[in-house]
Amino acid sequence: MKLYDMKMAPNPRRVRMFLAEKGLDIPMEQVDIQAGENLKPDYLAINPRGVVPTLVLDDGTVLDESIAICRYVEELHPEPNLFGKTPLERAQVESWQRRMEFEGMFNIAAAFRNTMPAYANRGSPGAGPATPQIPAMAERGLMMTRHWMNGLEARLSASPFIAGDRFTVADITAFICVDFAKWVGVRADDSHPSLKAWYQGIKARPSAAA
Ligand SMILES: N[C@@H](CCC(=O)N[C@@H](CS)C(=O)NCC(=O)O)C(=O)O
Repeated sequence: MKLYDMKMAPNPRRVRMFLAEKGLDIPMEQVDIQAGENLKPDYLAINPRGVVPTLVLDDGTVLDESIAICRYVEELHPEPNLFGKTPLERAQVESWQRRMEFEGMFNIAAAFRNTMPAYANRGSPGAGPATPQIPAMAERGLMMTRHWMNGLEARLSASPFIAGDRFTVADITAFICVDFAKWVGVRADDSHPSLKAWYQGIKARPSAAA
């Protein structure tokens, strides 16, 4: 199998970190999104959506959603478990992982894509119609990113990890979102002591550098 990746981009980083937690090393190819390589015919022939990550299996099957890729890897390599062991834990991990995507990633991306000059007319990621940047979306994204970060503080003051008492895929998404938020100027500060302590703990894991 082969992973199409971009080192700087948050979604492929989720997959790299997940693979590192599993102790797996698979071939990767870099796709420069900022330069528009993901929108060129060669890449669109692999993934018509024009997004990364894309995992291409040995038989040519394509998986192009970060969490779907992670779930596939979890099925093949169940340990260490990152999606939950019991029905209840799986539901809790699912819930928190989705919240990190919809309340974190989605809003940070809105702030990022609607302001960065490199993405003028690329307000939406991947192949599709040219989408002009909309300043109001950036403003709302920023407001909701701050709200999400305050919610993380509340969660982590009551729980050692995002989904409960151990590290899971929800921590991977949250950690990468906290780093992504810096790109739009939103950082943990003195009002986020639990978030900061959790962040340092996750950053110390070798997978954080993947
Ligand atoms: N829901 C998708 C999102 C994929 C996505 O939006 N990836 C970004 C990089 S983080 C991308 O490929 N952007 C392409 C572009 O900006 O044109 C996933 O989790 O895999």
